[in-house]
Amino acid sequence: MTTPVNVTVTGAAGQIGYALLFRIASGAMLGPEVPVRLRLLEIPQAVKAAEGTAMELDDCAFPLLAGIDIHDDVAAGFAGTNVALLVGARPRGAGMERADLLEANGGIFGPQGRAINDHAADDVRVLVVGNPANTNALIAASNAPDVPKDRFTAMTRLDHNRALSQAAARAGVPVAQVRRLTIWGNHSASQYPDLFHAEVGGRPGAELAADTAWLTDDFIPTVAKRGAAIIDARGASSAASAANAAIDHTRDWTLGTPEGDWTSAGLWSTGQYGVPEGIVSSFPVTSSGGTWDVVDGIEIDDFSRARIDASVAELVEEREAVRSLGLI
Ligand code: NAX
Repeated sequence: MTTPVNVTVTGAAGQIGYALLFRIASGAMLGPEVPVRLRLLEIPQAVKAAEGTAMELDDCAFPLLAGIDIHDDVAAGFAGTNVALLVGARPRGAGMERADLLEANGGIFGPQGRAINDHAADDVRVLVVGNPANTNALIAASNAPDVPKDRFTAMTRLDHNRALSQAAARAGVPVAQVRRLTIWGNHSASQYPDLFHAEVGGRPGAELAADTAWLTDDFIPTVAKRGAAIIDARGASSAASAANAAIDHTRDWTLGTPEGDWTSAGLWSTGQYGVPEGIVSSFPVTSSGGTWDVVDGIEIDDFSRARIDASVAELVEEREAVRSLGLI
């Protein structure tokens, strides 16, 4: 048997964790030949619940599951880890201002970044799911000076998948016939789902986007506010779809994106498309050999430019806020 890949999942006892761990253990994330050792990292109060999840994982008798460890200590939780899925975060409580939220999450993602820096495997790849995901990824990456910045990513794949589904429904084609869509900017209501360079049912996405009323009053807000709509309908936030997106992101990062297509991921900007360096923004990306590359050469018209700039401005504000709090 090949050496197991160490996968750390934080917030393992939460609802996304519950939807995610079984799929990782089944081989859906790293492939049907790759054994995994799971590290569940939780806060002390949730360790017992994580133990319950671990019991259920045992009861699945997954052939690829080489072991499960449960930790409430960050150093141990990231020791030797190859893939870190940072799901656990501090939600916005009643009366909490944005600065309070960023500070509370800085208290989680700063120490996690340092622990990854000091204890993870050299090839570690990090996906931040916990919100505010882009800025939490920025905090973690900034606290891990020895880890290349391109190993820290933020999840916008759920937004991407939501956009694929909405575009397919509008065009009346199977979702598999929608390609090269892009989510730009922040995983927040300011994100910009870009149809202009997509292909939908073999036709240019720009044809769908030409219906400006549908694009601006329906498609963009439906994708950007889908999380709130799910909470409204389900009485709980997206969990299985978020877990699925984390699987998709990590699988594509590890195994590559399909030829002729691209996806979306939050990456440390090096200045592509006028996005300032040193923020974690969503871009159109391909992956091969375990590395994400931003797709280049996409022409951005004024409509898209204004929306990308607005979302990026929000990320820059978040960066200034965490900087002034001394978190980066
Ligand atoms: P839950 O509240 O069900 O679970 C969170 C878990 O994290 C809890 O078990 C908690 O004990 C644990 N936790 C808290 N602090 C921790 C720490 N310092 N170390 C380890 N574990 C810690 O939330 P869930 O629904 O699972 O959502 C998790 C995060 O994903 C939230 O921040 C949520 O906002 C975010 N989401 C991000 C999405 C994205 O697309 N990027 C979409 C889905 C989701 O909204």
